Amino acid sequence: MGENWAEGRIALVTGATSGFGEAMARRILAAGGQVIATGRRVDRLEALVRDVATDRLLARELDVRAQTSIDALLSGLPAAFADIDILYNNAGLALGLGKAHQADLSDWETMIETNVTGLVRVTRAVLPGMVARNRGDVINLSSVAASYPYPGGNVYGGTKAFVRQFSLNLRADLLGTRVRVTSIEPGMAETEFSVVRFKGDEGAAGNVYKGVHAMSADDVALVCESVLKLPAHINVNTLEIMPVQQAFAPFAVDRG
Ligand code: NDP
Ligand code: 8X3
Repeated sequence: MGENWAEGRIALVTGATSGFGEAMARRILAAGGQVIATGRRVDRLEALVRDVATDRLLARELDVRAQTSIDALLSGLPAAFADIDILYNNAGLALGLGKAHQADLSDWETMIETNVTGLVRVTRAVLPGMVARNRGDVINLSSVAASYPYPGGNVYGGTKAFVRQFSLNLRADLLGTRVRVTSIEPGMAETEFSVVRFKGDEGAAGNVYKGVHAMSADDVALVCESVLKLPAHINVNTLEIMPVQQAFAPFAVDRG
């Protein structure tokens, strides 16, 4: 598959206003594909439209937490963008790093509404078309937090474990179709993720990546592109990636 691997393909990218989503949108456009770039920050979408300046990009406001927003997006798509065959299910966030007994309940609810309910709703809306056309790729953004617990990861990790298991269960249901599903599970990647987690505290966010050659948004998009470019009979179920400078902690023991 050559440089124009995405030609003739239509991708819906959630969370395309920054980070992994924006990088993936740019990669798909560079490879000749069409992209429906979505997010809540319309100014960012407008900037992307100005920057790439191609009619293969359609930008639309979307809040994945609201079914009405998803319905309005999909029912309002022009025919040339209607047959979505790549779903980049990426919109998501972590809020806070507090211990479970101290964390803000509304932060927990927002993470569940976005990372779980939002992702499920978008998937449920897009999947029937993929099955009817018997083609499609669903790339779900999970995380290493799905598999490895860490202090303060509580609900965030739980949402990403859901994404991983939901992806595997989609595979089970889609057997007999040519629709592929992959759970992408990155570790440290420097995006706006930590600024969001620490609620705008750039100093705290910067400390997360200090001294580390973290992955970039485009590194993650590169890996996702490699998954999409694989021959159509190969399905990558789960794919975990980390910077070389990240590994695992030993078990914690309370000897008190
Ligand atoms: P960013 O904060 O840079 O991007 C997050 C994107 O999600 C933004 O475009 C944001 O757009 C969008 N988003 C958030 N809430 C909503 C919502 N309610 N409706 C629609 N869009 C929404 O972070 P990343 O690019 O790093 O994160 C992308 C995904 O990857 C997330 O699911 C994250 O959990 C996951 N991930 C990140 C890792 C990292 O280290 N960076 C590692 C592993 C996984 P807007 O605010 O405009 O709506
Ligand atoms: C983002 C990576 O380690 O902050 O999913 O949970 S981590």
